[in-house]
Amino acid sequence: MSQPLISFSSRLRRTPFSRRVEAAGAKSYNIYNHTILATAYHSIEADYAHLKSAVQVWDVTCQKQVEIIGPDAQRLVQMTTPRDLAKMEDDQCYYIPMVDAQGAMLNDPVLNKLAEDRYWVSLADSDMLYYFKGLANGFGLEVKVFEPDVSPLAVQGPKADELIRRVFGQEIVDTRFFRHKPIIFQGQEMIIARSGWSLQGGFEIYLVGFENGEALWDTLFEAGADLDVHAGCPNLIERIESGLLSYGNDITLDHTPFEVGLGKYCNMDTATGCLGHGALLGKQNPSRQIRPVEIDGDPLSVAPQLWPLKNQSGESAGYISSAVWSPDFHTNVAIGMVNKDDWEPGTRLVVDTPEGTREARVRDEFWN
Ligand code: THG
Repeated sequence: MSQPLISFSSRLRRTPFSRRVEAAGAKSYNIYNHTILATAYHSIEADYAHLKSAVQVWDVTCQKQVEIIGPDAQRLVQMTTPRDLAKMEDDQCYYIPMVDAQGAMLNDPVLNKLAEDRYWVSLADSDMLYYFKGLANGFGLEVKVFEPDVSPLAVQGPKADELIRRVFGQEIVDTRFFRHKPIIFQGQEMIIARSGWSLQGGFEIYLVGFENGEALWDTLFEAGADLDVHAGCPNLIERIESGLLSYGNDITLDHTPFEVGLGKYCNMDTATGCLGHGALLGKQNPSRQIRPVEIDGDPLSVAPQLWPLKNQSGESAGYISSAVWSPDFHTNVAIGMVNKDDWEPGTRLVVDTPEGTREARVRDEFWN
């Protein structure tokens, strides 16, 4: 499908890596947190095969950080999430649902704790900086809330460990999942975490200092030449197979954490101080929930809209929010929001796609 061009302007922010991304031949872009994000280099199918077999470097600067520092930092972050932060350690990353006072999903960031009084919230695509500033002011909290000069660069794929070993050493490779360690690059302290928006394994380097971006990019490409390192980006096929949800696509303000399968990150038995706690207490048994759905037939083209689902009686059963053909699983893999009566694994459904109706089936697990 041919798509219109994006005309860039200063409102759409470039990144420390933009010149390298362009030189590497990015073919398509999206805008995420007001920032340019490549979405394909060769084709999403070719990028996908490479991601699953080698190692890629992703400019994910669009995962914008909000820094919260001060004596009330933990209290402020905790106001926005039902996940209990009391036992979070200074080197941990938590995937957290963020909700408003009604329990509606505002964002699903990765939270990095840097010190007792200091956090980076690594955002999905919504303007949480303003929400935090509003809460801090309204509650008279002793915190500073701002966007630091930090740009995440992800290193993803089965050979990511080897590339990171070469550049930063075995001690960094030994980092556990969702933990971070300090590194020094160009004399600047930064952090590196074992995390990233694929299930192929890897790290995220939180580049500090815009001016250090190209040196970091070049260092990784020089060290990884014989590992077939490529420029890459979050991959639509891999992320659906892996069940990685996308805020704005699969998750919106219309959902609770329980509906989008993030109930496991909600500590409802603790009085955490989350502003949505009371509202969420009554929403723990949702009448619809995210499910992996397999859609039969030929490869469907990607369509940026919700596709209605119906059950065998012809009644509405929910909708599909993301779908794509999977070359590895030889089927259309999809993420559905499915009504309770129809969400048992194995249930047959019918999807209204722009290419006509298709048979579909609810699965018990995502593919990866
Ligand atoms: N990394 C960083 N920031 C981010 C993302 C990221 N911000 C935007 C977006 N991605 C936020 N959304 C997600 C969604 C899923 C995961 C991370 C961020 C994720 N989930 C794993 C899973 O579901 O299997 C692990 C969760 C866990 O066990 O805690 O990784 O990717 N910096």
